[in-house]
Amino acid sequence: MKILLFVLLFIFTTQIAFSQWNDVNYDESKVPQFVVPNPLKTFDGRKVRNVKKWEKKRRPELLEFFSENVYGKVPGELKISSVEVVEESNDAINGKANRKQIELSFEKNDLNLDFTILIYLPKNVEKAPLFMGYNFYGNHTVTEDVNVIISDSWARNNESFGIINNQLTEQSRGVRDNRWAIEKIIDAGYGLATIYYGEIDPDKDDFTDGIHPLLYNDNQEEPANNEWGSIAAWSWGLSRCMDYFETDNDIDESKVIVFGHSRLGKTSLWAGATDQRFAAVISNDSGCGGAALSKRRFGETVWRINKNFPHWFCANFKEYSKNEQALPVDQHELIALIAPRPVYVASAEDDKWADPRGEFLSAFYATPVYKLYEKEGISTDKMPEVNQPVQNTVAYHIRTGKHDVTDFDWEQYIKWADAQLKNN
Ligand code: GTR
Repeated sequence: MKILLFVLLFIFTTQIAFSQWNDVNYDESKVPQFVVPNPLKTFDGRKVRNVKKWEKKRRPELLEFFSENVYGKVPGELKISSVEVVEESNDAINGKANRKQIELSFEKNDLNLDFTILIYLPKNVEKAPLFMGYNFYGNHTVTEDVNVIISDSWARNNESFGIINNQLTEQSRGVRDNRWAIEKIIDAGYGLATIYYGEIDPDKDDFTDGIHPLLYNDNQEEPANNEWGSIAAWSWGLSRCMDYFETDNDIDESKVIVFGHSRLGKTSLWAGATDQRFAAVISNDSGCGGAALSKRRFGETVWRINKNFPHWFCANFKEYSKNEQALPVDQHELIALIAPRPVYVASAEDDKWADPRGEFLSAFYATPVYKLYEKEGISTDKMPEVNQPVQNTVAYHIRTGKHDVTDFDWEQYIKWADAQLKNN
């Protein structure tokens, strides 16, 4: 009898322990209690009272922590070896825009890699401010424009998009145009630049392809524990585009707004944190490892993301799987690394997996750092109503609908960019 009771008790407690970590929590009352790390207190407990202290001590130590333990360090420098204008036209987007397709090439370790940036620029603007961001299925999916070149890089199979044998095809032209309000962007006087993320690093747990091998040491086969995962590799690619924009007279390189959705929203945040040339950053539904606070363990968790996508973060990040409480930082401090530049965090009501409240709170808890610079952030921890954006230097909205990028989102981003950058 005693043994039976013991066995039952054992099963019961292990079940509880198991479900605490393995069930996906969507219940606000079950969010664990935790202390939000103070962005204005150094790891050795000193208060940061001014911009100087923030920039000299706190910002560098936070950046270092995220580099070493979350996204991974880029292990060396690699410059563009050549730039080629592969195609251009002055008759795009109903005659309103010029189009360029620019190939950037890189060489090292007897290897090479190239990727193609698709750029639309409004005709009536001399040096255009620019939204730039990655796409998931190739440049030709963001528009019906028949002149957009189809990438021959590896792509995840998707039958409804006509992607079989990991090759992109004509069948997927324009299938994602609903996510890219190009004409609205052009009409508002902005350019748009996009790249297929698979050209920089195919999104699979394999470090023999993409950009990583170009920076391996002799005999290295995968990044070291503190070296770049795929998100850091994709961010690196955005910075190389920025290198190119600095040389293109049609682009205002001081007004490049880096945008990304979901895993590519995690990427835009990391790009904004690591490269201060980006004038503003937008994270659309970026969720776990993006804007959402990890310690809330709401929706997707650190353990789950590391298990399902082992290549996204650096190996050191696995230390925090089922162990978020040990993290000396949280994602609001990633947002704070973007200060004082404008940052927009956006959520979708039905995208519980990405933890909208956790995304909102990150914007709120990053605000003290913006305040140091006398910039306005999010002043209350009460979430705004759906479809009621709060647009300060730190901006936030939660819109109705699912995990997606919609015209509503773009309309907000344009309005906010006008106020933050264009009219300044
Ligand atoms: C999901 C992943 C999320 C998010 C999303 C996406 O499967 O769990 O973190 O990044 O993919 O990128 O669409």
